Amino acid sequence: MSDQLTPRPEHKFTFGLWTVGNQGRDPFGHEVRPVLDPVDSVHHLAELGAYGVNFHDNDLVPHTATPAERDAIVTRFRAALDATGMKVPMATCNLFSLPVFKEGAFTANDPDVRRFAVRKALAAIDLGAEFGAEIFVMWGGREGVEADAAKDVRHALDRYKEAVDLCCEYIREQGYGMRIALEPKPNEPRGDILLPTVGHALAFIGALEFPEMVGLNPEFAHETMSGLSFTHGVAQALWHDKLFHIDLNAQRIGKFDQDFRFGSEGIRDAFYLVRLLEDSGWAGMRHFDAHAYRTEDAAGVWDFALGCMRTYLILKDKAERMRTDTEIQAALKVAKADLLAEPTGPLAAVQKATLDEAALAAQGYGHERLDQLVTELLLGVR
Ligand code: GLT
Ligand code: MN
Ligand code: MN
Repeated sequence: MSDQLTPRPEHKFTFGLWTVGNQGRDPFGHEVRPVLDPVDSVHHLAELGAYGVNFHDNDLVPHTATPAERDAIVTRFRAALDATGMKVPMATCNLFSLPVFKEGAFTANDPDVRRFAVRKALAAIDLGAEFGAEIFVMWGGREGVEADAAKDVRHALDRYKEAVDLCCEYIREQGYGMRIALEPKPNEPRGDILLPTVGHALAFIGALEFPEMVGLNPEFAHETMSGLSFTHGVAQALWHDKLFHIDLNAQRIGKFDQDFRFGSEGIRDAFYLVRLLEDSGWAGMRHFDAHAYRTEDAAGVWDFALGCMRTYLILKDKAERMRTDTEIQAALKVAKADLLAEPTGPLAAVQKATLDEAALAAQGYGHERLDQLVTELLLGVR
């Protein structure tokens, strides 16, 4: 059992350099932890059993680095990856920290800001490709508005599409074979962010020039901030074959973007998510986009990282137990859960079937018993 809960590379756990490297700054308080060398992060995470790390361009190469400095950083980082066997499955671009993006990046009103943003994204795509990244995440944290008078959202969406199309064109031209994953978020840092939910982003993909190259990177915290079921959003992304990547963390509804350790809040929601990912056989990375509480020192950061992975593995084990628990399986039969896979049609069957409305209305589905059984499984008394 304990071995089953030990993270190993085959579990495909990944962390952003910005997650374990988070220094605990918040809008009201300064950094509480020292800068973490990306090379140290690679070594620590490898020791804990992670599969890889992901980064924004500037998590690895500072924005002000000269070409020679960039090359030196890349060489040193590659050596750490080679020494540990760690991979870089995903890369992304920081289009939110620099003052130049205060009015937007891909959707800024000023075309030169947009050109600057697209050019920065292309360089980040190059950097990711150098490390073999197959997914390029786009989180448009600054693509939004507070003063609605200042932006026509329809034009902003035209420009958003144009920027994603340009990145796709570049990836194809370079022969990188990389795919883009859009990450929805409703607000923070902007008052309202464009593509606020999984549903908005899925619809947007249909309007793109290369829709097959673009999918989603949904985040647990972000759908939860909207009060939506993250698991349902992920299920729909899977249904459309658009789950390209995932950001795992924890969040309470109605709060700021907390990015807590996976499973530290909403353990039941986390369970149904893990069950969905495992049952669907999804082959992607189990990526954590979270950070340690501000109370933590350096040691607490690694407790945080290990905790994310262990909780995932515990919930995966619970999902397996749910499959073999005879009482739960019987309760699922009572709920007719298996019958949902049966088609409603064809039309003739719909028209011919003998339907007893009163009998159908009178039947119970046993959800109270089923839900209690699952609750007891999660609480460890089954
Ligand atoms: C930032 C944001 C995350 C995104 C990262 C990728 S950056 O930390 O809060 O949700 O996934 O750009
Ligand atoms: Mn995220
Ligand atoms: Mn977040």
